[in-house]
Amino acid sequence: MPIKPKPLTFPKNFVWGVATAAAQIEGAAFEDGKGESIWDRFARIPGKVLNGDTLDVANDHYHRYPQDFALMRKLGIKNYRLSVSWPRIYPNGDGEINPKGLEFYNKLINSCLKHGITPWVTLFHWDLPQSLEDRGGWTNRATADAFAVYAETVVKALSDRVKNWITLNEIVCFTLLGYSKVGDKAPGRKESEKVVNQTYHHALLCHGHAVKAVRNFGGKGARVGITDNSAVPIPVTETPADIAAARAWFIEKNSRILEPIYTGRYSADHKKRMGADMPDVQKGDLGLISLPTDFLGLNIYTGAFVRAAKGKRYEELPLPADFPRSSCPWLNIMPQVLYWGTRLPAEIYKVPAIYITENGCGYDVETLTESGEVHDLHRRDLVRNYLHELHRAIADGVPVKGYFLWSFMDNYEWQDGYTRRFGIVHCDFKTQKRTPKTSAKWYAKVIAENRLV
Ligand code: GBH
Repeated sequence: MPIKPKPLTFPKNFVWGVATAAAQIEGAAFEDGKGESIWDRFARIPGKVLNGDTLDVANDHYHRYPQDFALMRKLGIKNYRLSVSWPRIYPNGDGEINPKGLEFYNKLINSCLKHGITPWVTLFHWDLPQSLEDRGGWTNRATADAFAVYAETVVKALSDRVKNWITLNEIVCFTLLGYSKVGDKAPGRKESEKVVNQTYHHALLCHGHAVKAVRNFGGKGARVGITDNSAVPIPVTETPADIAAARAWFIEKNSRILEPIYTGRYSADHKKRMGADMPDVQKGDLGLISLPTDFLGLNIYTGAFVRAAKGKRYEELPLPADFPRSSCPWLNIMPQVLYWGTRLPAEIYKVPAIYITENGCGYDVETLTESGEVHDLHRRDLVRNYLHELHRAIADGVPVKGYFLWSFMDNYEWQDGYTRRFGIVHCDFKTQKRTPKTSAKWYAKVIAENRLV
């Protein structure tokens, strides 16, 4: 009897897209009045970034965006998550505005729309103006006040054409990983736990300010949410006990960000864990932070295996040394994170809509064949397996509305420089030639047919 497989179709109107970030692709780091960012500075400190790679040129997207949008259109990509560079708009973070910065994003958004692509704009993806860092950066509450002005400026300028807004990208990466000894990101400070908690709190204030800016100036149909890289547990077995353990783990590991946003308070458990290291909170802060949003954006790549244990809320299992991973030591290949990473926040915080704002993988060696192809079958398969789990989440009723693959093209992978490639489009950084990889051609088909092929 011939077997008739069920097509793995996604819901009607499912949002398929690709993602990038300004600092990682634009280049033109000192052009047209752009101010220095903390990454421009950090990349010049010997030993901080692999090969001393800078963001100065990157993919030269600043000059090549029309061609890049033409390529997206050719691949059938209809949604594009990009970020705006704060130091391009306010070179010093606050004070004088740079009209050429706004002009650039006006032209970029027009070109994007002209190519039939819907923009999803992230207001902050790590490129803090160095001038603000010189005044304390995220440890200084004034940074949140400056951000409020910046966010309002961008929303006012683009809201006639941009309807989807993301406030911040991955708070933990520019607070904890930039300001504590566990991190290796800009600005590379080593502060106490108490100070780090204060940086989180200031970032949360920025989120609130941005939500307010979209509500006040976003116009009709504007929607806003944050992008978080919540830590994701996978229950070792799908039994009630292990699932309960995973749920407890999820709540605890993400309590710094999701609890204040969704419940309007830092929980008693969180306060107990932080003790004297709790941040200073002013009257009105938590109301601002917990303003209602329209969706939760999640960047999900990897996770941890968790199970129930006697006398404890959970037990996290150590990963075997040769567990499969991409070239990134942190990116262990666990497709199930797209299932549990969406289901748990939907259940716990009753999130109305979830978008995967990033998912993908990075490899150090990817070779162009003589015929000029890049057979990244490992990436193709990884994405397919992850999407299978996302499909399962949707089938179970998790309100997942879209998926953005990271990344459209190989780009500046922060402290790993240009070595680590996350793109579905190959970029030759000497010639700036773009070549769609096997994964891009496959993804184009997925988008066109709205199902896993
Ligand atoms: C995202 O971060 C970023 O948003 C994006 O800009 C980036 O290019 C992309 O992913 C690929 O990296 O110090 O060993 O504990 C991904 C989440 C969280 C991954 C921090 C690396 C630090 C690993 N990142 N994590 S480690």
